[in-house]
Amino acid sequence: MKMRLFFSVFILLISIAYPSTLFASEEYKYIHDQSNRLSYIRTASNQIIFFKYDTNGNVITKGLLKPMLGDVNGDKKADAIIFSNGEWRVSVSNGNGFNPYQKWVEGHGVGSQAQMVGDVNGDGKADAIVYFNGEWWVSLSNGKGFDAYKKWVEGHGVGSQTQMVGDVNGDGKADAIVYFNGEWWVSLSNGNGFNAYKKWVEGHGVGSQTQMVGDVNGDGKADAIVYFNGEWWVSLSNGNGFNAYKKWVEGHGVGSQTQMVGDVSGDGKADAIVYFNGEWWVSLSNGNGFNAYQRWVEGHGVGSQTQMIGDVNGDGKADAIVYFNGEWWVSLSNGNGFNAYTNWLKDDARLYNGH
Ligand SMILES: [Ca+2]
Ligand SMILES: [Ca+2]
Ligand SMILES: [Ca+2]
Ligand SMILES: [Ca+2]
Repeated sequence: MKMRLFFSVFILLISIAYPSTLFASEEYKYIHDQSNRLSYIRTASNQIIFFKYDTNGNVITKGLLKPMLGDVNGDKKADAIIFSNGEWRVSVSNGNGFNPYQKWVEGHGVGSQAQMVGDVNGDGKADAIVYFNGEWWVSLSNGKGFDAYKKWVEGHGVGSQTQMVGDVNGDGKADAIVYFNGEWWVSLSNGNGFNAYKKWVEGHGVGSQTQMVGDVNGDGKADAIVYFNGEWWVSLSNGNGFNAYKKWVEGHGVGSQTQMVGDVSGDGKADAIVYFNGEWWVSLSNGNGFNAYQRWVEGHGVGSQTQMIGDVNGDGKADAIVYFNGEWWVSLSNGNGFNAYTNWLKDDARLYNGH
Protein backbone atom coordinates (compact mmCIF):
# COMPACT_ATOMS: atom_id res chain seq x y z
CA MET A 1 0.00 0.00 0.00
CA LYS A 2 2.85 2.34 0.75
CA MET A 3 4.16 2.10 -2.81
CA ARG A 4 0.74 2.67 -4.31
CA LEU A 5 0.13 5.69 -2.17
CA PHE A 6 3.49 7.14 -3.11
CA PHE A 7 2.75 6.90 -6.77
CA SER A 8 -0.78 8.21 -6.49
CA VAL A 9 0.52 11.35 -4.80
CA PHE A 10 3.51 12.16 -6.95
CA ILE A 11 3.05 10.37 -10.23
CA LEU A 12 0.06 9.31 -12.24
CA LEU A 13 0.57 5.66 -13.07
CA ILE A 14 -1.59 4.23 -15.80
CA SER A 15 -1.65 0.70 -17.11
CA ILE A 16 -3.29 0.08 -20.43
CA ALA A 17 -4.40 -3.18 -21.93
CA TYR A 18 -1.81 -4.61 -24.26
CA PRO A 19 -2.64 -5.12 -27.90
CA SER A 20 -3.54 -8.68 -28.79
CA THR A 21 -0.57 -8.94 -31.15
CA LEU A 22 1.89 -8.92 -28.26
CA PHE A 23 2.92 -11.77 -26.02
CA ALA A 24 0.65 -12.12 -23.04
CA SER A 25 3.57 -11.52 -20.71
CA GLU A 26 4.31 -8.11 -22.15
CA GLU A 27 3.01 -5.29 -20.05
CA TYR A 28 2.88 -1.58 -20.69
CA LYS A 29 3.35 0.98 -17.98
CA TYR A 30 3.17 4.70 -18.50
CA ILE A 31 4.46 7.21 -16.01
CA HIS A 32 3.93 10.93 -16.22
CA ASP A 33 5.65 13.62 -14.29
CA GLN A 34 5.73 17.38 -14.63
CA SER A 35 8.19 17.57 -17.51
CA ASN A 36 8.11 14.35 -19.43
CA ARG A 37 6.69 10.91 -19.74
CA LEU A 38 8.21 7.45 -19.58
CA SER A 39 6.83 4.16 -20.70
CA TYR A 40 8.08 0.70 -19.90
CA ILE A 41 7.32 -2.52 -21.74
CA ARG A 42 8.28 -5.77 -20.13
CA THR A 43 9.13 -8.35 -22.79
CA ALA A 44 8.72 -12.10 -22.68
CA SER A 45 12.44 -12.48 -21.91
CA ASN A 46 12.21 -10.29 -18.80
CA GLN A 47 13.84 -7.35 -20.45
CA ILE A 48 12.30 -3.91 -20.22
CA ILE A 49 12.07 -1.55 -23.16
CA PHE A 50 11.73 2.03 -22.03
CA PHE A 51 10.76 5.14 -23.97
CA LYS A 52 11.08 8.69 -22.78
CA TYR A 53 8.91 11.32 -24.41
CA ASP A 54 8.87 15.08 -24.38
CA THR A 55 5.68 16.92 -23.51
CA ASN A 56 4.62 16.83 -27.16
CA GLY A 57 4.77 13.05 -27.20
CA ASN A 58 7.93 12.71 -29.29
CA VAL A 59 10.28 9.90 -28.31
CA ILE A 60 13.54 11.39 -27.06
CA THR A 61 15.12 8.24 -25.63
CA LYS A 62 14.54 4.57 -26.24
CA GLY A 63 16.47 1.76 -24.66
CA LEU A 64 16.47 -1.70 -23.29
CA LEU A 65 17.32 -2.61 -19.78
CA LYS A 66 17.34 -5.77 -17.78
CA PRO A 67 17.51 -5.91 -14.01
CA MET A 68 19.34 -8.93 -12.54
CA LEU A 69 20.67 -10.17 -9.22
CA GLY A 70 24.02 -11.82 -8.56
CA ASP A 71 26.87 -11.67 -6.07
CA VAL A 72 29.46 -9.92 -8.19
CA ASN A 73 31.88 -8.96 -5.40
CA GLY A 74 31.94 -12.30 -3.60
CA ASP A 75 30.67 -11.24 -0.17
CA LYS A 76 27.73 -13.73 -0.34
CA LYS A 77 25.17 -10.94 -0.70
CA ALA A 78 23.41 -10.67 -4.06
CA ASP A 79 23.89 -7.32 -5.78
CA ALA A 80 21.55 -5.37 -8.05
CA ILE A 81 22.67 -5.25 -11.67
CA ILE A 82 21.21 -3.35 -14.60
CA PHE A 83 22.13 -4.13 -18.18
CA SER A 84 21.27 -1.40 -20.64
CA ASN A 85 22.55 -1.25 -24.22
CA GLY A 86 25.91 -2.84 -23.37
CA GLU A 87 26.43 -1.00 -20.10
CA TRP A 88 26.42 -2.96 -16.88
CA ARG A 89 25.77 -0.99 -13.72
CA VAL A 90 26.09 -2.52 -10.30
CA SER A 91 24.60 -1.50 -6.98
CA VAL A 92 26.42 -3.54 -4.39
CA SER A 93 24.37 -4.84 -1.47
CA ASN A 94 25.43 -3.64 1.96
CA GLY A 95 23.04 -6.09 3.62
CA ASN A 96 20.44 -3.41 4.34
CA GLY A 97 20.22 -1.69 1.00
CA PHE A 98 21.89 -1.31 -2.37
CA ASN A 99 24.66 1.28 -2.68
CA PRO A 100 24.51 3.83 -5.53
CA TYR A 101 25.11 2.52 -9.02
CA GLN A 102 28.59 2.21 -10.47
CA LYS A 103 29.42 1.35 -14.06
CA TRP A 104 31.29 -1.99 -14.14
CA VAL A 105 31.76 -2.36 -17.92
CA GLU A 106 30.46 -0.88 -21.14
CA GLY A 107 30.14 -2.19 -24.68
CA HIS A 108 29.50 -5.72 -23.43
CA GLY A 109 26.51 -7.23 -25.18
CA VAL A 110 25.19 -4.44 -27.38
CA GLY A 111 22.46 -6.12 -29.44
CA SER A 112 22.68 -9.39 -27.50
CA GLN A 113 19.60 -11.54 -27.15
CA ALA A 114 20.11 -12.63 -23.55
CA GLN A 115 22.09 -11.36 -20.59
CA MET A 116 22.88 -13.41 -17.51
CA VAL A 117 25.01 -13.44 -14.39
CA GLY A 118 26.73 -16.49 -12.93
CA ASP A 119 30.11 -17.51 -11.59
CA VAL A 120 31.62 -19.21 -14.62
CA ASN A 121 35.22 -19.40 -13.36
CA GLY A 122 34.47 -20.49 -9.80
CA ASP A 123 36.17 -17.68 -7.90
CA GLY A 124 33.02 -16.83 -5.92
CA LYS A 125 32.25 -13.68 -7.90
CA ALA A 126 29.42 -13.69 -10.43
CA ASP A 127 30.40 -12.82 -13.98
CA ALA A 128 28.53 -11.03 -16.79
CA ILE A 129 27.50 -13.25 -19.69
CA VAL A 130 25.76 -12.43 -22.94
CA TYR A 131 24.37 -14.58 -25.72
CA PHE A 132 24.10 -13.71 -29.45
CA ASN A 133 23.08 -16.35 -32.01
CA GLY A 134 25.06 -19.18 -30.47
CA GLU A 135 27.98 -17.07 -29.27
CA TRP A 136 28.57 -16.69 -25.55
CA TRP A 137 30.73 -13.80 -24.38
CA VAL A 138 31.97 -13.42 -20.81
CA SER A 139 33.23 -10.48 -18.77
CA LEU A 140 34.76 -11.90 -15.61
CA SER A 141 34.23 -10.03 -12.36
CA ASN A 142 37.34 -8.78 -10.61
CA GLY A 143 35.25 -7.77 -7.57
CA LYS A 144 35.18 -4.10 -8.52
CA GLY A 145 34.32 -4.26 -12.18
CA PHE A 146 33.91 -6.59 -15.12
CA ASP A 147 37.03 -7.26 -17.20
CA ALA A 148 37.18 -7.06 -20.98
CA TYR A 149 34.81 -9.54 -22.59
CA LYS A 150 35.95 -12.69 -24.35
CA LYS A 151 34.18 -15.28 -26.44
CA TRP A 152 33.81 -18.50 -24.47
CA VAL A 153 32.04 -20.66 -27.09
CA GLU A 154 30.29 -20.33 -30.42
CA GLY A 155 27.60 -22.35 -32.15
CA HIS A 156 25.98 -23.23 -28.84
CA GLY A 157 22.25 -22.69 -28.98
CA VAL A 158 21.58 -21.23 -32.42
CA GLY A 159 17.80 -21.03 -32.60
CA SER A 160 17.33 -21.92 -28.93
CA GLN A 161 14.37 -20.55 -27.03
CA THR A 162 16.01 -20.08 -23.65
CA GLN A 163 19.60 -19.59 -22.50
CA MET A 164 20.61 -20.12 -18.89
CA VAL A 165 23.65 -20.44 -16.65
CA GLY A 166 23.97 -22.80 -13.70
CA ASP A 167 26.47 -25.28 -12.30
CA VAL A 168 25.03 -28.54 -13.58
CA ASN A 169 28.04 -30.76 -12.80
CA GLY A 170 28.81 -29.40 -9.34
CA ASP A 171 32.42 -28.31 -9.89
CA GLY A 172 31.72 -24.76 -8.70
CA LYS A 173 31.80 -23.25 -12.17
CA ALA A 174 28.54 -22.21 -13.82
CA ASP A 175 27.83 -23.84 -17.17
CA ALA A 176 26.01 -22.63 -20.30
CA ILE A 177 22.65 -24.31 -20.94
CA VAL A 178 20.18 -23.89 -23.77
CA TYR A 179 16.67 -25.18 -24.27
CA PHE A 180 15.00 -25.95 -27.64
CA ASN A 181 11.61 -27.68 -27.79
CA GLY A 182 12.29 -30.14 -24.99
CA GLU A 183 16.00 -30.61 -25.69
CA TRP A 184 18.54 -29.35 -23.18
CA TRP A 185 22.12 -28.86 -24.37
CA VAL A 186 25.02 -28.09 -22.03
CA SER A 187 28.47 -26.55 -22.52
CA LEU A 188 30.43 -27.17 -19.34
CA SER A 189 32.72 -24.43 -18.11
CA ASN A 190 36.41 -25.26 -17.88
CA GLY A 191 37.09 -21.96 -16.10
CA ASN A 192 38.44 -20.28 -19.24
CA GLY A 193 35.77 -21.16 -21.74
CA PHE A 194 32.79 -23.38 -22.38
CA ASN A 195 33.52 -26.87 -23.75
CA ALA A 196 31.80 -28.43 -26.75
CA TYR A 197 28.10 -28.75 -26.13
CA LYS A 198 26.29 -32.02 -25.49
CA LYS A 199 22.66 -32.98 -25.25
CA TRP A 200 21.76 -33.73 -21.63
CA VAL A 201 18.09 -34.69 -22.05
CA GLU A 202 15.33 -34.57 -24.64
CA GLY A 203 11.56 -34.44 -24.43
CA HIS A 204 11.70 -32.44 -21.19
CA GLY A 205 9.35 -29.51 -21.32
CA VAL A 206 7.89 -29.54 -24.84
CA GLY A 207 5.31 -26.76 -24.79
CA SER A 208 6.39 -25.49 -21.37
CA GLN A 209 6.03 -21.83 -20.55
CA THR A 210 9.16 -21.43 -18.44
CA GLN A 211 12.47 -23.27 -18.22
CA MET A 212 14.79 -22.83 -15.26
CA VAL A 213 17.87 -24.30 -13.63
CA GLY A 214 18.37 -24.67 -9.88
CA ASP A 215 19.55 -27.29 -7.42
CA VAL A 216 16.24 -28.61 -6.13
CA ASN A 217 17.59 -31.72 -4.35
CA GLY A 218 20.59 -30.09 -2.70
CA ASP A 219 23.36 -32.28 -4.13
CA GLY A 220 25.31 -29.30 -5.49
CA LYS A 221 24.32 -29.90 -9.11
CA ALA A 222 21.77 -27.64 -10.78
CA ASP A 223 18.72 -29.43 -12.14
CA ALA A 224 16.46 -28.71 -15.13
CA ILE A 225 12.97 -27.50 -14.24
CA VAL A 226 10.02 -26.61 -16.42
CA TYR A 227 6.68 -25.02 -15.65
CA PHE A 228 3.40 -25.59 -17.55
CA ASN A 229 0.10 -24.20 -16.26
CA GLY A 230 0.77 -24.94 -12.61
CA GLU A 231 2.70 -28.17 -13.18
CA TRP A 232 6.39 -28.30 -12.30
CA TRP A 233 8.50 -31.06 -13.85
CA VAL A 234 12.09 -31.77 -12.80
CA SER A 235 15.00 -33.58 -14.47
CA LEU A 236 17.68 -34.05 -11.83
CA SER A 237 21.29 -33.67 -12.88
CA ASN A 238 23.51 -36.70 -12.49
CA GLY A 239 26.60 -34.65 -13.35
CA ASN A 240 26.77 -35.95 -16.92
CA GLY A 241 23.18 -35.53 -18.01
CA PHE A 242 19.68 -34.85 -16.80
CA ASN A 243 17.68 -37.89 -15.62
CA ALA A 244 14.16 -38.73 -16.73
CA TYR A 245 11.75 -35.99 -15.74
CA LYS A 246 9.16 -36.30 -12.98
CA LYS A 247 6.30 -34.13 -11.87
CA TRP A 248 7.16 -32.46 -8.58
CA VAL A 249 3.93 -30.51 -7.96
CA GLU A 250 0.74 -29.49 -9.75
CA GLY A 251 -1.67 -26.61 -9.33
CA HIS A 252 1.13 -24.30 -8.20
CA GLY A 253 0.96 -21.00 -10.01
CA VAL A 254 -1.89 -21.35 -12.52
CA GLY A 255 -2.21 -17.88 -14.03
CA SER A 256 0.95 -16.59 -12.37
CA GLN A 257 2.99 -13.91 -14.09
CA THR A 258 6.45 -15.12 -13.07
CA GLN A 259 7.89 -18.47 -11.99
CA MET A 260 11.23 -18.74 -10.23
CA VAL A 261 13.45 -21.13 -8.29
CA GLY A 262 15.59 -20.26 -5.28
CA ASP A 263 16.31 -21.54 -1.80
CA VAL A 264 14.01 -19.38 0.30
CA SER A 265 14.07 -21.62 3.39
CA GLY A 266 17.86 -21.96 3.56
CA ASP A 267 18.07 -25.76 3.63
CA GLY A 268 20.19 -25.98 0.47
CA LYS A 269 17.35 -27.12 -1.79
CA ALA A 270 15.87 -24.67 -4.27
CA ASP A 271 12.15 -24.04 -3.91
CA ALA A 272 9.44 -23.20 -6.46
CA ILE A 273 8.12 -19.65 -6.27
CA VAL A 274 5.42 -17.87 -8.25
CA TYR A 275 4.34 -14.25 -8.41
CA PHE A 276 0.81 -12.94 -9.16
CA ASN A 277 -0.07 -9.27 -8.77
CA GLY A 278 1.91 -8.74 -5.60
CA GLU A 279 1.32 -12.18 -4.12
CA TRP A 280 4.24 -14.57 -3.73
CA TRP A 281 3.47 -18.26 -3.26
CA VAL A 282 6.10 -20.84 -2.33
CA SER A 283 6.29 -24.63 -2.68
CA LEU A 284 9.23 -25.78 -0.61
CA SER A 285 11.38 -28.58 -1.95
CA ASN A 286 11.57 -31.74 0.12
CA GLY A 287 14.29 -33.13 -2.16
CA ASN A 288 11.90 -35.43 -4.04
CA GLY A 289 9.08 -33.03 -4.80
CA PHE A 290 7.64 -29.65 -4.00
CA ASN A 291 5.32 -29.46 -0.97
CA ALA A 292 1.90 -27.82 -0.93
CA TYR A 293 2.18 -24.15 -1.78
CA GLN A 294 1.74 -21.39 0.75
CA ARG A 295 1.47 -17.64 0.42
CA TRP A 296 4.60 -15.97 1.77
CA VAL A 297 3.67 -12.31 1.24
CA GLU A 298 1.05 -10.17 -0.46
CA GLY A 299 1.09 -6.62 -1.80
CA HIS A 300 4.79 -6.86 -2.73
CA GLY A 301 5.45 -5.57 -6.21
CA VAL A 302 2.02 -4.65 -7.57
CA GLY A 303 2.78 -3.01 -10.91
CA SER A 304 6.46 -4.04 -10.86
CA GLN A 305 8.17 -4.88 -14.14
CA THR A 306 10.52 -7.59 -12.88
CA GLN A 307 10.41 -10.07 -10.00
CA MET A 308 13.51 -11.88 -8.81
CA ILE A 309 14.79 -14.22 -6.12
CA GLY A 310 18.24 -13.82 -4.55
CA ASP A 311 19.88 -13.68 -1.15
CA VAL A 312 20.55 -9.97 -0.77
CA ASN A 313 21.44 -9.97 2.94
CA GLY A 314 23.63 -13.07 2.91
CA ASP A 315 21.81 -15.12 5.55
CA GLY A 316 21.47 -18.14 3.25
CA LYS A 317 17.77 -17.61 2.57
CA ALA A 318 16.77 -16.20 -0.81
CA ASP A 319 14.70 -13.03 -0.69
CA ALA A 320 11.93 -11.61 -2.92
CA ILE A 321 12.95 -8.57 -4.94
CA VAL A 322 11.11 -6.43 -7.46
CA TYR A 323 12.24 -3.80 -9.91
CA PHE A 324 9.60 -1.11 -10.15
CA ASN A 325 10.09 1.91 -12.40
CA GLY A 326 13.74 2.31 -11.52
CA GLU A 327 13.42 1.38 -7.86
CA TRP A 328 14.33 -1.85 -6.12
CA TRP A 329 12.13 -3.17 -3.30
CA VAL A 330 13.04 -6.12 -1.08
CA SER A 331 11.06 -8.54 1.10
CA LEU A 332 13.56 -10.49 3.16
CA SER A 333 12.91 -14.17 3.79
CA ASN A 334 12.54 -15.23 7.41
CA GLY A 335 12.56 -18.88 6.36
CA ASN A 336 8.78 -19.25 6.68
CA GLY A 337 7.61 -16.18 4.82
CA PHE A 338 8.72 -12.91 3.31
CA ASN A 339 8.80 -9.89 5.63
CA ALA A 340 7.28 -6.50 4.83
CA TYR A 341 8.97 -4.91 1.85
CA THR A 342 11.39 -2.04 2.11
CA ASN A 343 13.02 0.17 -0.48
CA TRP A 344 16.65 -0.75 -1.14
CA LEU A 345 17.40 1.68 -3.99
CA LYS A 346 15.64 4.80 -5.22
CA ASP A 347 15.19 6.16 -8.72
CA ASP A 348 17.34 4.94 -11.54
CA ALA A 349 18.64 8.39 -12.42
CA ARG A 350 19.69 7.37 -15.91
CA LEU A 351 16.09 7.07 -17.03
CA TYR A 352 15.02 10.39 -15.63
CA ASN A 353 18.10 12.18 -16.90
CA GLY A 354 17.73 10.99 -20.45
CA HIS A 355 20.53 8.44 -20.62
CA1 LIG B 1 33.67 -15.37 -11.33
CA1 LIG C 1 30.17 -26.58 -13.80
CA1 LIG D 1 20.64 -31.22 -7.97
CA1 LIG E 1 18.27 -13.52 2.69
